[in-house]
Amino acid sequence: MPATFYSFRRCPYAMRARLAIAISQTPVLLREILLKNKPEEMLALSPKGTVPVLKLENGEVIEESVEIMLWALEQADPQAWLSPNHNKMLQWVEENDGQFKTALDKYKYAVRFPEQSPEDYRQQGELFLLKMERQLSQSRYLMGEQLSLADMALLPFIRQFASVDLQWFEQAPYPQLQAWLKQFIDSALFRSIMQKYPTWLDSQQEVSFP
Ligand SMILES: N[C@@H](CCC(=O)N[C@@H](CS)C(=O)NCC(=O)O)C(=O)O
Repeated sequence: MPATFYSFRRCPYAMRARLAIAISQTPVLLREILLKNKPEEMLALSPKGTVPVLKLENGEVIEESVEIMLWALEQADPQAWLSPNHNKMLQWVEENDGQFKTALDKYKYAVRFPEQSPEDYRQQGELFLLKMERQLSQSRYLMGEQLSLADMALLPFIRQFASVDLQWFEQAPYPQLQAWLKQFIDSALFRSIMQKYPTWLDSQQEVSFP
């Protein structure tokens, strides 16, 4: 029996997990969920109630997206996404999931955070965009000339930040970041992980993924 994988199509954390599972070609059974109606089966495995969640054949549960990426790439890493500089790679993820994600949420849902303006929240997020832009001016990808887990873990979030106000993003002074994002959005890999599946609770159908 392959592992069971709870996912939600539009969640950037679930996207990064699907990217790693897809590139590693590790078969899992995907259960598409809705955040507003989470399956009891998932909550029983992982009471914190976030996606993605992976239940391995041996019963072990992995409930953090980066851990799922690492698990998948340990099964197979055909494009060498696991950079030799493991710590630096995970530092990018930590920074993304911390300060940047906080700014992203406030920018995206600015009406819920009236203390500051959307532009203020955007500027807070731009500190990270600038750091990435600097790195991408020095090397093709975040960890060097080779695409890695760091790029793939961050791309779904930068895509979300860009799409809050695409017009603004496209004229903002981040040419390397824009090219890096475009290459990802245009890729067959990204298209493949954005395929639509019926909700598992409704259909009771899990699908083989990738
Ligand atoms: N640290 C977790 C975060 C996962 C997360 O927050 N996922 C969101 C969806 S994008 C979620 O499930 N939120 C719970 C909810 O909205 O009820 C991870 O990396 O997997």
